[in-house]
Amino acid sequence: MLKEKLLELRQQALSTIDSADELKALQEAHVRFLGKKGPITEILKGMGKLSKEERPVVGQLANEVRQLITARIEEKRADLEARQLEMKLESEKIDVTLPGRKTAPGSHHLLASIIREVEDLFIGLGFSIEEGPEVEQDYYNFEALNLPKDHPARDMQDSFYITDDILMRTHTSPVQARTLEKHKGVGPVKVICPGKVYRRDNDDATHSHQFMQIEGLYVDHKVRLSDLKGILTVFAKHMFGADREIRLRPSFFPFTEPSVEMDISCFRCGGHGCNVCKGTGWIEILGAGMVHPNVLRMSGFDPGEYTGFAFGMGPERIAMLKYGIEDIRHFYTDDIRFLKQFYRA
Ligand code: 2NL
Repeated sequence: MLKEKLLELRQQALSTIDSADELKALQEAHVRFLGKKGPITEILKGMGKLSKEERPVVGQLANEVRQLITARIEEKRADLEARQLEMKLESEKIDVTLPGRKTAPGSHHLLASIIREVEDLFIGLGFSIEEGPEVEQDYYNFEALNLPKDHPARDMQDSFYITDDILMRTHTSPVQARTLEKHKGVGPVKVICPGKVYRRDNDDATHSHQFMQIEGLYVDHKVRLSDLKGILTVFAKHMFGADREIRLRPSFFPFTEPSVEMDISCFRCGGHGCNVCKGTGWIEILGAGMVHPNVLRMSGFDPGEYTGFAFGMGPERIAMLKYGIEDIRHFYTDDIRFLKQFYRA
């Protein structure tokens, strides 16, 4: 009876072990057949109840079956472990000969490139770079620039107000007013002020509520309009080609007197007339003038002792002219297809 039971157990155990396809199933088979409460242990425990003749026969067979099952489990375990390792190696295989992923090198935004180009030129001419707050006091943005509270020219620079007296700056001129104030009436002052400015405007192809500006200021003894002309000529040739000519037309700004607009001879047609210059041969580039005596006085400079010139330009306009860009919004919408075209500007 027990002998048959043992032979049957052996058969069951071996086929269970053979069909185990993972280590967990093998562990379960071990517990089931060889565990403390397993059938073979039970049989060995019950040996005392057997007759003298049966005891050695059953005992020997039970031990043989146990050894056989143990051996088969170990064999299978080694086999499964080897298979598992093989699968792991296969799935984690790295082909070190594959080419690496390329990272595209970054580059400056076109506006940053233009601003740097202008900065570099003026640093070479003895100017230094000044920056200031974008959230500005009414005093520096308007008042100190000869734009008192009810001045009609304020309407052209409607802005975003934080309070009655604090606003997003509408130009970078307040940086220059602050710089003049810091010098406490003693020249020379030679600065370039680039940065973001804000206007209350509806965005379209040529307007943006946020844009960039570069302003320049030179205050010293005996600075004249001819000095402005000379500096602007150097600037025009540097940015738009050595054969550029400039012309100044009368204009108005509250902070300069006299005020001028500067045109350059068309870099596309050389002045004959084309669609870039709209047939006129000239392209408007920037506004400038001699610093208004009121501005000098309010910032602590004696207009009897000091004179100066100032100018302001929009780097977006310069970039649009130079590269034929038709919509100002391209600068701010970060379409990589647009930006990529100027990676070495
Ligand atoms: C333009 C014209 C201009 C200035 C900016 C200025 C600054 C001080 C004193 C006097 Cl502190 N003037 N700045 C002067 C003339 C023109 O900008 O069309 N900008 C885009």
